[in-house]
Amino acid sequence: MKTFRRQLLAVAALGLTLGATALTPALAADKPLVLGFSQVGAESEWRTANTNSIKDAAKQAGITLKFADAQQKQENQVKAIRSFIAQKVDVIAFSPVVETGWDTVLREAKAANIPVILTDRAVKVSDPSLYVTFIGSDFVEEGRKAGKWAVEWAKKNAPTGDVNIVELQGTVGSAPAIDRKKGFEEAIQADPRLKILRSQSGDFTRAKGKEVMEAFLKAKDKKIQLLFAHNDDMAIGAIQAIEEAGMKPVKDIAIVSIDGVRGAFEAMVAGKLNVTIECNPLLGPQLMQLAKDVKAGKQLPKRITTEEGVFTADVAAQELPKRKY
Ligand code: GYE
Repeated sequence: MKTFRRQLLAVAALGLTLGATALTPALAADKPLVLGFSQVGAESEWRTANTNSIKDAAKQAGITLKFADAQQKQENQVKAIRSFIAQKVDVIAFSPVVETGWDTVLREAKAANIPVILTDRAVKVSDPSLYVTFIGSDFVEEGRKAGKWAVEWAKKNAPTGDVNIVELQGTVGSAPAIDRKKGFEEAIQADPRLKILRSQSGDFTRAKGKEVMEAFLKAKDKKIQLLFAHNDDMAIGAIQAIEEAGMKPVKDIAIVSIDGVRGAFEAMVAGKLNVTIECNPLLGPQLMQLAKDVKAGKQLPKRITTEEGVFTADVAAQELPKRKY
């Protein structure tokens, strides 16, 4: 009798499990999660890789993605977020072009009960509960890695006298520009001979990087020994400016930049760039998982960092075929 009851119970339990498994995908298929994503723009190779990663991962995860390109303008991002709120999306994610000025719109999202995930770049807000989590790189650490490389370079290649550096900054007010500058300045303090002669924004683009480097070169008051570019695209623009001015990148001016995109590896293989500090743009799969977790009510850590390396010219040829962006 006992065994019979147990068997009955087991059958009932199996029925429940089967029923439940049959039900979950059906429900999920009926109502896919809707994610509104406001992207910075298409300013760099990094950004293109990031956008592709997000679009591909959404498809893979069965998430309906509403994607808006802000063309590097904060007002466009605010508009996009408001439109996501009006459309009642399940989750909003965005990569904030600058750090400040988000309080109002994020309060609107909170009032509408829509969770917000920060992707790639951080914000400065008065109330941290205005976003659930932030996934992205440690930009200060990237700046430090670039600075440490510059100190080592100077030790070997300019053992005496001042080492004149020019800096191409990213978008004014953006987290990566602020943090990379900070980390670099901190690391070069290890050798007081290293001096930042000039520093200006090239807005993370090749065209602007080239333009600002041209201006740096025209000043001609002191010899520039090293360029620190906050991203590879600006470095690639600057390489053009250096060559057009009749000089040789790497030989006449050492160059360190950040991102680790394919273009940087190609430049290193061609002997035109010394080193790139990796910044991983492939955040899509993790972002989709976070969106699902948030929707499911899971507790998430406030900060999720990505792991990254440093690649010098001597390993570029061997690494290039392995690069995914
Ligand atoms: O380094 C740059 C892009 O926010 C980390 O933005 C990103 C930066 C990246 O335009 O190339």
